[in-house]
Amino acid sequence: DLVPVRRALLSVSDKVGLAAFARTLAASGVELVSTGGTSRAIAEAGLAVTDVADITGFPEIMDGRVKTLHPLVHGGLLGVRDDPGHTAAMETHGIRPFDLVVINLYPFEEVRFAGGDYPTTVENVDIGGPAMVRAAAKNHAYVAVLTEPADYARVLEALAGNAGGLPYRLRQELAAKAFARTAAYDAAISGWFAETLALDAPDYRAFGGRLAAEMRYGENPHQSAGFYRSGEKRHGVATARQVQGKQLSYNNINDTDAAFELAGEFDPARTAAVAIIKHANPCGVAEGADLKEAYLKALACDPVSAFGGIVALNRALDAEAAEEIVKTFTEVIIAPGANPEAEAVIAAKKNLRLLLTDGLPDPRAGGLAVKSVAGGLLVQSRDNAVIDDLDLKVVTRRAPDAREMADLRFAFRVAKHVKSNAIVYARDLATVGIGAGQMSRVDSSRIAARKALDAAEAKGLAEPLTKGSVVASDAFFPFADGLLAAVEAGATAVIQPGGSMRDDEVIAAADEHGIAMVVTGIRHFRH
Ligand code: 93A
Repeated sequence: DLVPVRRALLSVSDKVGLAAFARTLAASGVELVSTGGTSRAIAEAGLAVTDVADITGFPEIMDGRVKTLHPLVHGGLLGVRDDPGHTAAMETHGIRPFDLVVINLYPFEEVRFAGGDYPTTVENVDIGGPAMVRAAAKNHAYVAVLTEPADYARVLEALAGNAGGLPYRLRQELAAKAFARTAAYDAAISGWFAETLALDAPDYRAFGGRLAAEMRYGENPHQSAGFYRSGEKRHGVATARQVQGKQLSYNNINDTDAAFELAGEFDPARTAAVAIIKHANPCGVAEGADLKEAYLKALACDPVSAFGGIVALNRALDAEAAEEIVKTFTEVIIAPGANPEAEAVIAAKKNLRLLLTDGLPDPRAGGLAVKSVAGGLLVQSRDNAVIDDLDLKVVTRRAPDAREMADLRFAFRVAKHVKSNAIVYARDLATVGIGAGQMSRVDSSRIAARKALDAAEAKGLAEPLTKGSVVASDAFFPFADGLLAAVEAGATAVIQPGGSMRDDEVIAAADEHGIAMVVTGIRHFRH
């Protein structure tokens, strides 16, 4: 799968590193072909170079707008070398193949950011460059394409290590990068138009993906919104089939995503699990012998908040669970399947949306999480840490017993899906109090305990279920006060990442109250 590099086409706006790179290529006998300015820079470095115009027999015209858009260039980029028809065409028309293409585009983004005027910005929309990048990337079976100087060293190294050839895997990776570059380039151009024309509904296709649904509004009625499918094959809300019910709203989709991602944390072969979500936070999560039991346990945590919630299941919906769920006003149910009896139960509720998938989300899957900030994007890898893979350490004198340990694992699994600061009280594999999204961890702890009190009062219990519970915290306790709030609520064991400057103080407070504490070494902030 090595393609020997004999002929290279270079056309770059950013000439950084060009001379040295071209020199190494030339020294290994690679023939260099180039456009106007690039060609001059290579010649100035004392290297032999052929001008594209000499190959095409056509001069650069229209201020360079048309310089490489020619069959003798694109035929050399796109020709399939073991296709007899293609090689015959190449022979007939005198087209010679390129093995390596080095292109970086007109600096549209730089001109935009520098506030270039309208005609200057438009003139910096590169047409021939992206055409060559895409042609070479499509034909990566034979051609390697470089789109930024940062790749020069890597490619020279590969050439040196492979006797002047480049391996298929590298050509594939460079092609992936090339298409990312042209996609980002076009997104920047589209974004500039939207900004310049003050379009109130910019074309979100530029963010990637295909429009799956126009929404009546966004998070609030005065906001416009669209739902885009990226084509990623993960099991989740974007690829689910809607069996019945009204069209999903922006908030429904956001909440359903949060719900199903949480349900996916529970291996269906081990346990049945249900998560009830409101405003992207769980208000009840539980494991059970079956879905009905799990649902009732989850509902008991905070039945007031569960009204109008989203219910996610980790197993195919059955009629017994469906009968219970329809008793509470619910916006959406999402599950990896449903049996016909369950579907019939849901069908009686015309507006209730039922979403079905072919499987659960994989909590260990990679991928990106994107968040928009003013004038840019924040991109990070998914939080795919799973409690079962972590090295848990007991740091207190008392170790948790088996029941506490099971609840601690459960609570930390849930805490990953609660907005920070997250505090989750759990007992018998069900949440009994959840504190979410507070600016202080103590407040989250107090709110969670307060919710448990309310639930106990509503049920006429003598004491809240936090008595004898365990508690999970998504991040370390900066001070002992958060822990003490949990002790006050009646928790007997704690799970948290650890790593605070005051860990010793927090552990001492735990020991003083006979609390068992486990540290995970992994934090689950979620904002
Ligand atoms: O004006 S273009 O859209 N038309 C073209 O045919 C073309 N061919 C290469 N822009 C074109 N290029 C771009 O010119 C390349 O992408 C590169 O950014 C730049 C290099 O020009 P020079 O070699 O003259 O500095």
